[in-house]
Amino acid sequence: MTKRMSWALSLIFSLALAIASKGPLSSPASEPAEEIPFQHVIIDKDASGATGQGMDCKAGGDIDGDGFPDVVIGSKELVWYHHPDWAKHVIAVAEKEFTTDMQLGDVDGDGDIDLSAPGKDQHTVYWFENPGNGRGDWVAHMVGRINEAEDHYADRVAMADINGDGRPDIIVTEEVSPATQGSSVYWFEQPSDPRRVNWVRHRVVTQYTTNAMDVGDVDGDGDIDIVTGEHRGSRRVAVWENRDHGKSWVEHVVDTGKEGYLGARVADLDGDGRLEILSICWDTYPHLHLWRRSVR
Ligand SMILES: [Ca+2]
Ligand SMILES: [Ca+2]
Ligand SMILES: [Ca+2]
Ligand SMILES: [Ca+2]
Repeated sequence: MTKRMSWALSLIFSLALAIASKGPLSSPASEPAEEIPFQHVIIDKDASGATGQGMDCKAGGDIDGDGFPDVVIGSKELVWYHHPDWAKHVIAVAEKEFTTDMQLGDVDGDGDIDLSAPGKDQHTVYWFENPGNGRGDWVAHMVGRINEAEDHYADRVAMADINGDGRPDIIVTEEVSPATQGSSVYWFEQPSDPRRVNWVRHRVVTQYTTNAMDVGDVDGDGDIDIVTGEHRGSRRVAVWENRDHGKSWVEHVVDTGKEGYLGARVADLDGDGRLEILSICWDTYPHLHLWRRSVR
């Protein structure tokens, strides 16, 4: 991850922390904040190891079920570090590298946290089955393929029950380079046996390269909607309203001409029960975008 991406992500977290600690978005700070002490710890002095590649994706979750969140990162290898001794365990090794996103969640409903990521050749999406306590072989199951054109890459990954059948589905966006139109957003429907390859693929939209995506019930009707941000082209930010258990999607354009990259994130920042949208940028990297929900 480049310094400017790290800087922008830090800004997002700082903003979220500031809002969480100070209440409503509109309240200015009246007094200097007290110091919040932190202790710096190096989890791994050589995290990229022999691969020499930087790290691209990260997540936190209790992989071994001991009650403490562990750390998961991906580059050439997908690995997790056990809290608090930070023992390293390899989940999988890519042919090239794991691209820029992953999600944790209990895919098969057996109580442990599994992982989904674009994998292997970057045109496929996998889920990796936790062997129980994270130690041992993680079996890789192929979820499906995106457009296999050479310039298409699986990019953002989310996990959520789109059709409301109780089984988490997997949502994926495509990066297309150069940034012509033709980047699709798909959701892959989990079958009754998640180990079956090639889950049914549903297309939500095809638009400009889509490097920002998150999921949440944006319209508050009880089902999961999808938020996307285009990296280039018209650079639209849109909410895709889930209709009829994922069978159709209604677009609500939030904004145009504002880039989304390596986000977005939806979160209820002001505590009114409705989701805001945050996004960072690459080309226009000094920008950190926040779309607040308006009062109707
Ligand atoms: Ca743990
Ligand atoms: Ca599981
Ligand atoms: Ca489902
Ligand atoms: Ca909804």
